[in-house]
Amino acid sequence: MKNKILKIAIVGKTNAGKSTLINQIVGEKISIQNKKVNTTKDLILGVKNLKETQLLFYDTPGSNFIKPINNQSKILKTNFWNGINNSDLILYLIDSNRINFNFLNNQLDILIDTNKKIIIVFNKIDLISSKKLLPIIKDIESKYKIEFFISISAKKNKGINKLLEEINKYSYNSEWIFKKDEITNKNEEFIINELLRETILEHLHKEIPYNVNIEIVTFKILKNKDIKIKQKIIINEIRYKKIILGKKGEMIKRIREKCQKKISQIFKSKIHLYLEIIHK
Ligand SMILES: Nc1nc2c(ncn2[C@@H]2O[C@H](COP(=O)(O)OP(=O)(O)OP(=O)(O)O)[C@@H](O)[C@H]2O)c(=O)[nH]1
Ligand SMILES: [Mg+2]
Repeated sequence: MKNKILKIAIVGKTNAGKSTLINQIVGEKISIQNKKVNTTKDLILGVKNLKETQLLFYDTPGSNFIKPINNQSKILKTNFWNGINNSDLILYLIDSNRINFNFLNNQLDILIDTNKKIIIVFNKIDLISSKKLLPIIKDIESKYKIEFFISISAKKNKGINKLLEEINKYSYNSEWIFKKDEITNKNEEFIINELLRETILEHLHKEIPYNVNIEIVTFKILKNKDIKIKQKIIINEIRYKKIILGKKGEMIKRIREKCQKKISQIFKSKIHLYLEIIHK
């Protein structure tokens, strides 16, 4: 049996469900998800092996900024285009419940120019009737060359196996890039820091989640197999400190407990998490 690979960029508007999809495919949480916009910042790679084929998925930051409409950071944009340039195929993910035609056409105009094969995935199909999609598919088909259309629910894990089966047909002979049990290009530290960022996104609003940097200072496996982790929350404005701490430290306590729980679910060990806020 010959080894095969295929590199796939998951692209789409912020909140379409790209990170939710990659986590479902890989079977582990490698990319954080949230109902707020611009959750994913880095280019995250998830690996799924199907018999002889290694599928490599790039979770890209939301593609809202591929048109120069605002001052989104250069890093997001670079990570987005790196994901596309590295891939053989684009999975363009759409939130079926919130389709904006102008936006979609603008995006497809740009993506078509990359000359990559494009598959359109209607996500969140649990929220609407798939019949509503038929005229939309017809319209897109009349304007663009699309490989195929498929509807799924990333959250409810519906249609994902079928999607994998279909994209597997595009794989080509090549040595695998990752070892059999590797699922991502990101290390444990990255994932732990992202889990804290996700927890902060869940608890705090407005600009704060977007203005903190997180660093891990300690990751130590103790004799009894518990793990001790210390993370720094680095803020650029001192006024954020009060908000993150909350009344009598209630907020940071909640964030710490929730994040500790998430890390322990992933590492399947008891976690002792310590957080420190630092103004730089
Ligand atoms: N109902 C429903 N909700 C979903 C589905 N897939 C994702 N979501 C929700 O949509 C929200 C956004 O999901 P993410 O995976 O963070 O979206 P994203 O495309 O990665 O967003 P960015 O990283 O900001 O570009 C989360 O609240 C998810 O729980 C789905 O199939 N059905
Ligand atoms: Mg994301």
